[in-house]
Amino acid sequence: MTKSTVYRPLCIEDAVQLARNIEGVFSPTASLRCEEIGDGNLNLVFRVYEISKDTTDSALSPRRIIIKQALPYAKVVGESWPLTLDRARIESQALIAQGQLVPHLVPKVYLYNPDLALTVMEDLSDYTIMRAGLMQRNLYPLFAEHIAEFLAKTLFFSSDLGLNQQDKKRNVERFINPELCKITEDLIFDDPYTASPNNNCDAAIEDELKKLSQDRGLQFEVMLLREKFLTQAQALLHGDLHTGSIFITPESTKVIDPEFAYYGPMGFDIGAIIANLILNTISQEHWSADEETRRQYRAYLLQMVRDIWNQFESRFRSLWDNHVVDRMAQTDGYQDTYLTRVLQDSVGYAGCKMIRRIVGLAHVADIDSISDLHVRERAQRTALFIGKRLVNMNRRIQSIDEVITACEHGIAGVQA
Ligand code: SR1
Ligand code: MG
Repeated sequence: MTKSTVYRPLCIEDAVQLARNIEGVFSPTASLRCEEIGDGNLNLVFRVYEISKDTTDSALSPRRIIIKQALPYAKVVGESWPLTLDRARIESQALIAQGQLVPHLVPKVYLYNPDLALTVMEDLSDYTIMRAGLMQRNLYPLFAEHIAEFLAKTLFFSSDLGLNQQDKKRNVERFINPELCKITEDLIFDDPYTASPNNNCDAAIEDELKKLSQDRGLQFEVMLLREKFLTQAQALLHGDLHTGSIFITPESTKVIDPEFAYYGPMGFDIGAIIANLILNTISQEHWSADEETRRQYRAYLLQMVRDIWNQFESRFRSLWDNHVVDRMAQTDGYQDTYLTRVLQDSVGYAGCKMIRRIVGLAHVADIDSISDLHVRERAQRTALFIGKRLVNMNRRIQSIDEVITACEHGIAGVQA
């Protein structure tokens, strides 16, 4: 049995010491280097790697690990925003659960230490964070296939369709995640529609924030989506599946960071991916050097959105046909209705996520790092226009093509 340790945030030396003590990773005499590389909103992330006479480059080191430690507060705001350390347990258990279904699509977990609220996992420093890759207009030909597989398997096999209903309820209990869900409930489904001090809206578009707070029709749709987020324990979600939660190469995809995992509506995860791809599509006004490059990359990203939904749907249907555990789910017409509802939810949540990334607390680098203020303002207004459109149309959507058309019109219209 391991001796229990009192929680403290690690420093670089602690991380090296901890890494040395993990059996079977580093030899006792290895020269280790450690960097704190966390650039997210919540945690400390240490990369520890062995250096040799041939290389000091972490990506080339054959032995390297990541130590991810939860802080007892939200790093993005500071100690005034306390946050549960239990999210480290949720994250490690979610990674393990996903690893059983799609081992090639998540990092390996080596160790979880509840006292220090940390998870030790595979280092992916030879991968790129997808958001950064898209800002450089990289091509990821296998991404749609990979993420469709991730979504279809993790969502299907954690739901009442693919899991015995008693086991599923025990899982719901294990993944109760009230504090992280509260962040989502506030930041996505509340703050953008009111004068919240959490909001972070550029002065140039304050008129848009005011319009959001006055738009009763939009707020009604957001409320319905919020209600589902609060009440529908449909499947075990990743819970924060944006392009900063994905490590990628042209050949391989790894989904990281499921600390927001909980049982919620499937469309919330699918919508997160769609929203972030659309935000990058809009931001190409800046990232693409010329008109033709921009046109091509935008078409590429929107095709990716289409492929993700279509491949998700076909995989999900096939899992249903071959592995469904609920006899009643074979009722005529139920599969079609179920998938239409998941599509509609995905579109609604995509819209909500686009809006929150423009006026809410946490933004996206794709748009925020646009240096030309006029271009940035145009991108923000376009994102809000499309985001609102997706929210408003979500309950009528019948096909992913309607989403692509809405994006094309939004980009052409606002920027004409
Ligand atoms: C206070 S945390 C802000 C945001 O960062 C995470 O990545 C989630 O998206 C959360 O809403
Ligand atoms: Mg995260």
